[in-house]
Formats: sequence, structure tokens, C-alpha cells
Amino acid sequence: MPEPSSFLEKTRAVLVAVQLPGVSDEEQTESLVELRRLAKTLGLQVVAPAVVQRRDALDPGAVVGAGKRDELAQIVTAHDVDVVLVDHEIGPSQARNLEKVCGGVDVMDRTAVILEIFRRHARSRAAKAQVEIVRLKYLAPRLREQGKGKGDRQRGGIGGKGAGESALELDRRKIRDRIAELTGELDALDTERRTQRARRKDLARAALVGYTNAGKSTLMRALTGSDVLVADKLFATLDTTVRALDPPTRPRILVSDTVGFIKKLPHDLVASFKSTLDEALEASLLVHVVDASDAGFERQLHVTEEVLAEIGAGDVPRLLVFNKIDRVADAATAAANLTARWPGSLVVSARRPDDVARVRDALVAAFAADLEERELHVPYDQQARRADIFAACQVLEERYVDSGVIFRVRAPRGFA
Ligand SMILES: Nc1nc2c(ncn2[C@@H]2O[C@H](COP(=O)(O)OP(=O)(O)OP(=O)(O)O)[C@@H](O)[C@H]2O)c(=O)[nH]1
Ligand SMILES: [Mg+2]
Repeated sequence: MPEPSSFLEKTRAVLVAVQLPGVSDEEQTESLVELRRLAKTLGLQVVAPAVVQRRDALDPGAVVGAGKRDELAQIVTAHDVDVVLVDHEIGPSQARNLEKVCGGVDVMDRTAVILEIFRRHARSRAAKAQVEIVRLKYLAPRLREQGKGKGDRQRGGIGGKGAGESALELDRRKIRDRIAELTGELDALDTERRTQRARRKDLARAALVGYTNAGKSTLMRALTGSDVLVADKLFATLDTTVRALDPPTRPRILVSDTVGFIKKLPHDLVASFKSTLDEALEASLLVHVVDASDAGFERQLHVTEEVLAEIGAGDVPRLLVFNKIDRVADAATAAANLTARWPGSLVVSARRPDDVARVRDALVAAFAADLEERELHVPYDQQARRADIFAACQVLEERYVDSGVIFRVRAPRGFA
């Protein structure tokens, strides 16, 4: 399989899927709608109807069978297709086979599509390094000798970095060296991040999590007055951003915006984003945002829950927020059904200030319930602690005694 960067100048795509047993027609359709949106996020135009084949299993050799092979070859020629997108992760030989069937045009699997989006959207050094590591691991077994197929022209470099090396110039040993170098870079960044996180340890923290495009960043903006990126793209956000609720609350509540999830998320990618998501894992409340206007929202909700469990956040308390209700027909009935089915959830539009205020109130209430009344004694020579107390607690009373100040507070559980 050629390296994803070589698709940058291609625009005309066709989708291929193998419908396996246990996958309903509805689910198959949703999956293809999603792949189409992934393609659109990359600037690819899907020019023909998808080719869907029912099979008992994904064949390790040929992805499509004899009949569909001709159909696909015809579509590729008739629509002048540049790239075939497969709705599964496929191996190098499957890809080569499919390329042959399609007269040499490039083949890109779901993982490659997602990796390319991540590569383009990565902004911070950490995100760039994480994505590059996963890409290198993905590419290593797929490297081919030069000049074998249409997709092997040397363009773009791994990770789009200025090094000017293409995947083909880098042999596997060089790839290993580069991965080691990037891992070292990440470790250094991690130390930095840990220090920052330690400083926030005692504060009330909530994290916005959910399927990609659910509206996490939109809600983040509305809740905190920050200017995080909002875009009708999949995986617009790759970095975790942390901001306090604004207008401020006592105690201060920090909210983090995080990378979105998607089904069939490559495993390495999940692992690499674990460090980014650690931020979220330390939160005492996860605000799970769901796009209620998406036909597949229920499946998306489950995928998110599965990934959360996978990264070790299965037990963190949740606030379930169904978003984009403004886009749902007969919103009142839909909202009633959602709250009946998921008691304690909120149904909102992140675009409506009143709804955002309800989310805010729910956050404040969740943390208030978690506060315990205590007395803290702070000696006069440790008055620097005063700012920490005011940031993290509701201060009910301040008494001056000989040895220092006694604060009667409502503090988050475990506040030191
Ligand atoms: N109609 C409507 N659109 C919304 C709402 N919330 C978000 N959107 C739109 O949905 C798209 C995705 O919103 P984001 O906030 O970027 O979604 P996200 O969950 O951060 O997505 P990723 O960062 O890609 O995971 C944008 O075009 C938003 O304007 C809403 O309540 N109603
Ligand atoms: Mg976002």
C-alpha cells in the first residue's frame, strides 16, 4: 500500500466495503456515510456509488470476489477514479490485490484515511509526534520496492516534515530509529505535562469526551469562553485543552476538550492518545457529548463507552449530554424519549445559551455534591496556600487565630 501522503493530489474516490455477518444493512450504510465524511475531510470527492459485498469473512487475499471485481474495475474506469477507499483495515497483500483489480489506482484503507486526517490536523509537538509514530508503525510492513505501481511515485514525506525523505527511502531500520527518537521527544514532553497536571491535581475537573463531531469543542467554547477550534470536520481536535468555567465558579471548575473517538479506531492510535487523554482520565466527571441528530448516535455512544473502558476510564462518573437537538425533527418528543431512556441525561443544543447554562448548572451541582465541609488550618508562614484554597474550595468562613488562619470550606473530596 502506498504511503497516504501520495493521495494528497488525488480527488476522485470510490468506496468499497465487505459486509460481514452480524452487520445489519443499517449499520453498513452508517459506516459508509462515515467513510464518505472521512473522505470529505481529506478533500476527496466520492464519485460513484459504493461497492458493497456480503461475505462470511474478510478474505486474507482478495478483498472482493469475482463478480464485484468486474463491477469495481468498471466503476474505476467509467468514473476516472484515482483512489479506492476500503471500509476496513486491510493488509499489504490485500491492498496489492485490489490495486491490480483496479488497474493500478491507489488503495487506501480506513486506517490510512484516519491516520492522514490525524497527520493533517495535528498541531502541537506532542500530537505530531504521536501521529507520526503510529504512521511509521503502519507504514513499515507496507513498504515496497520502488517503481512498482502507480502509487509509488515519490511525493510528500513521512509526517510531511521537511526532511524530504519519502517512506520508500527510509528502510525499516531508519523507521525504527525515528520511532525511538520521537518516543524520546514524547517522554520529555510528558514530563512537562505531568508537572502541569500535578498543579491542577486538587482542582475540580471535568472532561468533554465523545464521538468525533459530536460538538465537544462547541460546548467547550460556550462553557469556558475559550476559542478552541470548531469545525465540521472529523477529528478537528487532537489536543487536549484545559480551561476554567467562565463566568468563574467557586470552587473553580476546569473543563478539558479532548480528541474524539470513531469506530474501528486503530489500536495504536488509541494507545498513543492515551497520554493526551490522561488529562481527561484524571477528571472526576466525564461529560459524554453525543450528537443526537446523527442517525447512528446510539452506536456512537456505545463506541465511545467501549474506548473509554479500553483506556481505563470506565468507572469515572458520567454526565450524558445529547447535543444538536436543534437539528432533530420533533425535538420535544425526541428529547422526552432520550431522557426516559437515559435518566439523568441532558438534551441540549450547544448553540443555545440557555441550554449551555443547564450544562453549566449540572457541572456545578455535580461538583457541589462532591464537596465536603472541612476546616483547614493554615499557619501564617504558609499564606501562599491561600490562593490554592480559594481556587479549589468554597470558602464559608475565615477565622484568624494565634497560629494562623482557619478556613471553614467546602472542599473537593481528597483536597490536601
Ligand atoms: N446544529 C448544531 N450544530 C452543532 C451543535 N454543536 C456543534 N455543532 C456543529 O457540529 C460541528 C462539529 O462541532 P465540534 O464542536 O467541532 O465537534 P467536536 O466534538 O469537537 O469534534 P472533533 O473535535 O472533530 O472530535 C461543527 O460544525 C459545529 O458547528 C449544535 O448543538 N447544533
Ligand atoms: Mg473538537
